[in-house]
Amino acid sequence: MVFGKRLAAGVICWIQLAATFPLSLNSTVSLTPCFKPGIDLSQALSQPMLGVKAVIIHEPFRCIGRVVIQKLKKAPEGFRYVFDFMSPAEEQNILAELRQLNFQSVVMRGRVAKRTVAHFGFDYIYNTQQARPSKAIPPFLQHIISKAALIAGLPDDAFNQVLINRYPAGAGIHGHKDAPAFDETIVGISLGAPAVMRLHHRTPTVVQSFKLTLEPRSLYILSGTVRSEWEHSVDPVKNLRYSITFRRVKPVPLLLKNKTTRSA
Ligand SMILES: O=C(O)CCC(=O)C(=O)O
Repeated sequence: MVFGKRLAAGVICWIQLAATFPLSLNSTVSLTPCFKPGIDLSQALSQPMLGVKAVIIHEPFRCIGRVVIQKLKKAPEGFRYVFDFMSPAEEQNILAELRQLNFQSVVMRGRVAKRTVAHFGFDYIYNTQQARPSKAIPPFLQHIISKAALIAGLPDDAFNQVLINRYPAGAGIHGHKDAPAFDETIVGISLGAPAVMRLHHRTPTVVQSFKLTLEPRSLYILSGTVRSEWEHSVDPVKNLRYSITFRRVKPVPLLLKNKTTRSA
């Protein structure tokens, strides 16, 4: 009975794909129960992923019911990762400063997260998705903030908001996109324990994901499609980890300044 249902789901999935995706003789995909080689997903995928020429037909994928699940081997457009962005000595100095900070709880939809946060430049109000001017960015971050901006190809003063996440063992962060209150480029650096980051993109028929380990002292950049269209998450960590995120709060139009508008 169960086998019959699975077979039916697989056949539906295959028929749906065969009808939706054009065949390409040059493409090769791994054989799975519900796919055959020669299916080119690139055209279908480039529709929801605006501006991306996604040629990902060599990646393995599988079906769950009618949805194609695809684990990418290459990072999606707009994602960059840099090893050893800082030296072990720099990391130790920053960690010593982070231990002195006063971290606040995060409450989202009535639930208190295991991670705690500190904001500088602007506070971020999780419930309303708004940024509000707050404490100045501390001097110990000035050097790495400029270095991060340089790597991202942005001016020295590109970032005006810093978010520090403190993840004790067992804490992670669920899939999300950074709020539209923040500009196009987001830079994150990692200190302490390594962590697994996942990037996800969903349409009604295709779920794509990419996974990597964020090593301590590394930096990642989210911009372009991966910033605007994809979600990112961090799995629960095994040991204490900190991340420092650099962002730019977009200027608020004068008309909206005194209103409590909810971001999209
Ligand atoms: O810990 C990280 O590197 C990710 C942080 C993050 O995505 C966030 O706080 O919005």
